[in-house]
Amino acid sequence: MAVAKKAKTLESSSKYNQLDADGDGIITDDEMAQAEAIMELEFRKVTMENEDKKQDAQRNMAWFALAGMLLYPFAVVIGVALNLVQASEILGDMASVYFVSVAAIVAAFYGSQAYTAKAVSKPVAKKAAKDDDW
Ligand SMILES: [Ca+2]
Repeated sequence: MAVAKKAKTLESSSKYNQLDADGDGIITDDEMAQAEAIMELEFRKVTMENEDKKQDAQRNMAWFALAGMLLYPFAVVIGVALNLVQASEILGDMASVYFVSVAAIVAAFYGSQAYTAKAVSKPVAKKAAKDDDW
């Protein structure tokens, strides 16, 4: 017994009703593709914004670390000027560990920048060539 092919309908409260862009009651494959493309675009936008925020945060962290490194000697000078002998001594003892740690943070930042720049540039070049096809 052959089952007759019946057009599919959505329940009236379906969240997919909004996909019917021209309101004719039929969700065409084109309308589906269009909705998919819009979602893809929004996803890409959000991803880019998140990436942007992440890069800003990392950049600020690197600047903060660098500023701390540059101001560290002044902290020692201020300690001496204020007669805080013990504070100056402690700062001096900490210096070797501190400078190596901060240098590691800054180096990691620039290293990751260089690495991602290299990793990103290749797929973009490929994608640009692909986009030219149509
Ligand atoms: Ca339609």
